[in-house]
Amino acid sequence: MAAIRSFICIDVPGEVKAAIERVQAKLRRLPVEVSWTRPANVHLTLKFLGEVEEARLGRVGEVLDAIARDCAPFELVTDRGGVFPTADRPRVLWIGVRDERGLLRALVAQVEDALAQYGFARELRPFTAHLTVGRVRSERSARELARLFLAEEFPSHRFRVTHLILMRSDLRPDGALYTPLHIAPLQERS
Ligand code: 2AM
Repeated sequence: MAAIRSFICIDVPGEVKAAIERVQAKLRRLPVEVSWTRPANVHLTLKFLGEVEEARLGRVGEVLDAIARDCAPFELVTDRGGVFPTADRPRVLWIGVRDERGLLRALVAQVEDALAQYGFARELRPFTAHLTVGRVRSERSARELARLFLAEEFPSHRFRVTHLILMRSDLRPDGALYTPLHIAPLQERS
């Protein structure tokens, strides 16, 4: 049976994607090999699932529906840029996301707990809410790139989380192709 690379995420509004595109345009001038996230592909990952047997994905969709039924839409705010793992050897450039009421963290914990019951491995790394802007592919000038990226004044955007998305990811030479497999609208039961 086929396995599908997939992850659970939330979408961000067009103005956040446009702001990320503007930062990317500035940094593209540097002589660093970076795989820039296509603005349309920018998302906030709640959980990376990896290769999942197609037959198990229906269950993941049901889990998301059950969680979303008990979760009202909530707000997040874009924050400053950051890098993984360090500014001296940057691999991933990202924009942070502020979770003022801790609702995102609670949602991620719920997703982890629910999926663990169906045999999905728990994420061992601490959750860092972020939007990946680019992945650094070469070491040359990478420190300079990180310095400039971290010095950028990224606008603070408040946005509403309204859906959980189960996304399929097909890795292509020209970048990942993302296809939503299931969308669960947040809707606190009255
Ligand atoms: P990233 O943006 O920090 O790289 C699809 O690959 C999404 O799943 C990305 O947002 C990616 O986060 C996230 N992800 C988490 N763990 C991953 C892993 N081990 N391999 C690939 N992607 C991972």
